[in-house]
Amino acid sequence: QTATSVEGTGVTSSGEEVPLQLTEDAGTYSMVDRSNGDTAISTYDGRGYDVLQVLGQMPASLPVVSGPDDRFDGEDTESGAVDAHVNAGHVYDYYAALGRDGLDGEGGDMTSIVGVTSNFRPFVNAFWDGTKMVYGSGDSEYRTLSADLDVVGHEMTHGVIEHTAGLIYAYQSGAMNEAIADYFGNAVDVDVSGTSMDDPQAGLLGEDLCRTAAPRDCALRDLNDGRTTADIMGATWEYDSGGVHYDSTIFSGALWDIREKLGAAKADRLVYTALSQYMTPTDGFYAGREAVVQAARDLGLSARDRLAVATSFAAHGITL
Ligand code: ASN
Ligand code: ZN
Repeated sequence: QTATSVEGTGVTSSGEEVPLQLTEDAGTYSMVDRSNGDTAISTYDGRGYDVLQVLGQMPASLPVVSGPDDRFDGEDTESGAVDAHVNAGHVYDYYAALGRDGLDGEGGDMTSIVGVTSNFRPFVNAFWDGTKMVYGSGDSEYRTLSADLDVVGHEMTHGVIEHTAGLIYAYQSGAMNEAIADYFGNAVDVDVSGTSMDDPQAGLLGEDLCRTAAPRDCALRDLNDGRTTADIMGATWEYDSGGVHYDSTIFSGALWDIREKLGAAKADRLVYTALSQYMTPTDGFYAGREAVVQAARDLGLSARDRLAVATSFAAHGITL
């Protein structure tokens, strides 16, 4: 008896029925997706576990999400397992289209843990811990954190960044790390959901997590918030690693403007080339602009497109 790949069905947090890539072994169906070459995409049930118990390690007792048949709904929807599993597959496909084989670029596995708590209380956050994605439980205001593809794309992009530019997670290089995670997180979400770049909600991150509040009021960030280098926080290290989640929209705002002007395919190729070929660990906003400008030259973008790149950065105060 050997394990085989099967396609089952999952119900997402939004109530949609979607195909789910599973592994079946002796009548047990598990959230292990082996349909992408070497990469195994696995989803674990972290409910009852605390952030500190899963950080940088996999507790031996942590169960991979599994069941007696190929349909996952009910508590596997509530926990965020269905969304984490399906969304990780979308992010794999998105990067594959850019020529990248997984987060490490070498077909390494992708692991998600859903439903964890912090201090054993509801946890409204998610993170990449250096090897895997960890999603919080959510609370009465926010759904389980894997329920929005832009959040999943954000966390997984931290893995891509770690294996490419390696932007140091503090101050401006950290804000660029955050900006690129937001850019690709929103990009994959907008593409898969078919949202227009003109839709004001396209630039919101985490808007699908809102249980009752209006998306604009509870979204985690808005790439169209119009912030510029004049608004830089200059926060201390103790505070949000030097303000990485505040100053990020200065850079991500410029990148999102570029996506609006150049279109998705060209802009994504441009930002990915800048990230994987030209950015270096200590880059700040100006070096980041230079990296994008270099990539634009590299890719042979037209003078008109390169002017659009320049005006997008300038509109956010990132001038040469
Ligand atoms: N959700 C946050 C992030 O991925 C968690 C953190 O502060 N690292 O940026
Ligand atoms: Zn982040």
